[in-house]
Amino acid sequence: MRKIIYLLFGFFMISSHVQSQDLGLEAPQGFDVKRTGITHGSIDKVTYQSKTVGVSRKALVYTPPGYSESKQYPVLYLLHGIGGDEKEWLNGGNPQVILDNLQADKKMEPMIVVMPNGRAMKDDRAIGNIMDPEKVQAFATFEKDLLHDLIPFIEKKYSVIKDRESRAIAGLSMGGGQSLNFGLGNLDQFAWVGGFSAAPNTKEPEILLPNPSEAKEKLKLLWISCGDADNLIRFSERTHQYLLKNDVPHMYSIEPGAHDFKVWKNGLYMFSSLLFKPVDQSLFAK
Ligand code: FER
Repeated sequence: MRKIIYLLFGFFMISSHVQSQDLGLEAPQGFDVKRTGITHGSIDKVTYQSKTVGVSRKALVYTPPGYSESKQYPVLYLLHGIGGDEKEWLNGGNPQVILDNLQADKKMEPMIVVMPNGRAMKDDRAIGNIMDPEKVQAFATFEKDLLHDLIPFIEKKYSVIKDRESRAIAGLSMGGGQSLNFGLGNLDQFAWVGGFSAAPNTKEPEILLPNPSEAKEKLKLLWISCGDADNLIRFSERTHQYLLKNDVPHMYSIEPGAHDFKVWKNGLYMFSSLLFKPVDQSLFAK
């Protein structure tokens, strides 16, 4: 009996290794180290009027190196976790370094990356009890703010391609759950969806994706990743199992790591390098 458990454990270790590494789902060394001698993107601080919340709200916007009004860009909306705000990715993950390096190596389509505050309430600061039900609810309310306030603002202010195939959403933890909920719930708006270490706010699979064949037809890429030592892994796993059962193509990467920026930075690297171009289907979970 013990032998079988070890065998199963061994098989699990090998298969999770295969899922994340041998399929090339791991960023190369140095992907997050700032380089000199390359061109860099810029980070803008913007403020938009939210009809949803009734106040003006902040977001950060990365424009790629060489951003020009004479071109039009696709957009990735990149969401933070329960203890964060619009600055969490910047403070913890240096996304601008990852994105600049990817672009210098010609591994990424030039894109705009918007980092909003996903806690859609009047006082949206990450202070006090971050688990307060009112604050958790505000992460769900952000769906309306995103669709009706933020996206129209971004598409007016920046030179943006305004169709679903040029719009992506991804996030870490609570933001991963939001990305799966809002992305899969609005397939007319998003063709590229990524959840890194998605939190318990991720809807149950049958509610998240009641019509798998529609998702199969409309999604360009669905990416789900999580650290193998993350206590929240079951939310990624149950989504993955449902997608497998219902034959919805997706990438599933279980990586060495916990609930931390090592996993989220890898997710950003992989997801953004795959965006807005033909996808190598051999990387999909079988
Ligand atoms: C929970 C555990 C973790 C939860 C949310 C989280 C809403 C989110 C974690 C994160 O964003 O890092 O029970 O409930």
